[in-house]
Amino acid sequence: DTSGTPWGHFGDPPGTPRESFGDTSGTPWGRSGGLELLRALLSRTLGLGGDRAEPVLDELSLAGVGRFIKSDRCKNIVCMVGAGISTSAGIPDFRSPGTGLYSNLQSYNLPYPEAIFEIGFFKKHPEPFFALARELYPGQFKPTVCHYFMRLLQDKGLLLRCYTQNIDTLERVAGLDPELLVEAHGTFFTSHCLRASCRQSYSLAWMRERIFSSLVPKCEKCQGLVKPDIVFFGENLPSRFFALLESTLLIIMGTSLQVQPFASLISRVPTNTPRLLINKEKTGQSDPLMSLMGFGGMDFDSDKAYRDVAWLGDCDSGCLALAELLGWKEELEELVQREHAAIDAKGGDRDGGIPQKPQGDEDKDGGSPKKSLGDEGKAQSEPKKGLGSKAKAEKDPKKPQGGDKDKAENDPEKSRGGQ
Ligand code: CNA
Repeated sequence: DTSGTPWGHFGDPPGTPRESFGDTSGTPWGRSGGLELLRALLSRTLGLGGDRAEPVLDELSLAGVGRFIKSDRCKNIVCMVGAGISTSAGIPDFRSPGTGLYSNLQSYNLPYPEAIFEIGFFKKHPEPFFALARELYPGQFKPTVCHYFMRLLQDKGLLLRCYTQNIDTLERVAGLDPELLVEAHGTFFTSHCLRASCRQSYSLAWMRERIFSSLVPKCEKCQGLVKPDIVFFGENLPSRFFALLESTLLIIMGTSLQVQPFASLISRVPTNTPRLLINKEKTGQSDPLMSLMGFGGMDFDSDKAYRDVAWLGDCDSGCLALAELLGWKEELEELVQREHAAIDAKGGDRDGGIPQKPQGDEDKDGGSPKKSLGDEGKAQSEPKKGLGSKAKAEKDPKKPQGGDKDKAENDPEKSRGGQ
């Protein structure tokens, strides 16, 4: 029980919302997690919609996953990633004891660590967030081996989606197609005026200038506070997040799986989809009560384990080990070298070579109002078809990629509250 210890590992001071994004506080599993739970309950008690799980891997090991990827049965892969994939680039995560941000925010005089990412606190005290942003500013870091492993999955037509909790934009720098990317907690890539009546959009370069001149960014039109489009506690997730996942393999990397509803994604893939965790520690295992009720988190070790594999260690080493099993190791190493050299050659480009999105008319609606539960339900059921055809389109190089619909769904401002 760490509640009441503001700087503890889980640091939930009394009265702080649970660690959940997207207006999900109040429900322990978050909104989508709650729906997932209901679905699982119905499937168990009434026998509705429960797929019968057939073990797919010939062995619960990295080698077993490697053989599965090489087989015809692995059609596509979804990656779910967190701050742990960027620590080797020099960006601290939240929870690693000692090095994580939560252990090192004392100098910002916060009432509790999470306050720095809470929208209510930010509106009153934006300075600590921008001081931290200066330290973590995207463009100062190079993507890691792990990022480029996902790029290889993409280049080989295997990546169905990458769900990231990270806000460092390194997936984009590594060349992941924005159409395959769901930046679940938003991005520094664009910024907006917080005033609902204004919602003026600003570019990464504009925000960078303010951050590095230590100015609190103010809107040029209305003098409102401008915030990067990262999702704070108490804000909504992009609607594309809620798409169903018809993937044949889930790879989870560098995340403590503590933040909902992101963590609930692990139970949104079909029940026979193998799930590989590459992380320093085992995460995502459900607590004993939930397990007793038959609700699954990850199950690596029990007698009933049939699809979950934990490879414990550094994400980069895990990706290299998997690449070796797939015969891609050299290709991966060459890709990393080539891309890093290209980034170095760009020298002082602090935007890390990320293509700049043109500033358009994206704010005409003045910021969409907070989505209702119904809206998200809709979002959940809509893109299923699109996902299947995306994987097909990827396999068929002649077929044009993506579409406006996906683009719109990935746009954080489409679902974020107009705060
Ligand atoms: P977290 O809760 O800090 O967990 C990180 C996990 O990764 C832990 O289980 C660590 O043990 C593990 N880990 C750390 N380094 C490595 C490594 N090199 N190899 C393997 N495992 C490693 O972070 P989560 O992403 O789970 O938490 C979600 C928060 C963190 C999101 O809201 C992010 O926005 C937020 N965050 C993002 C960044 C970033 O953009 N890079 C940085 C810090 C925090």
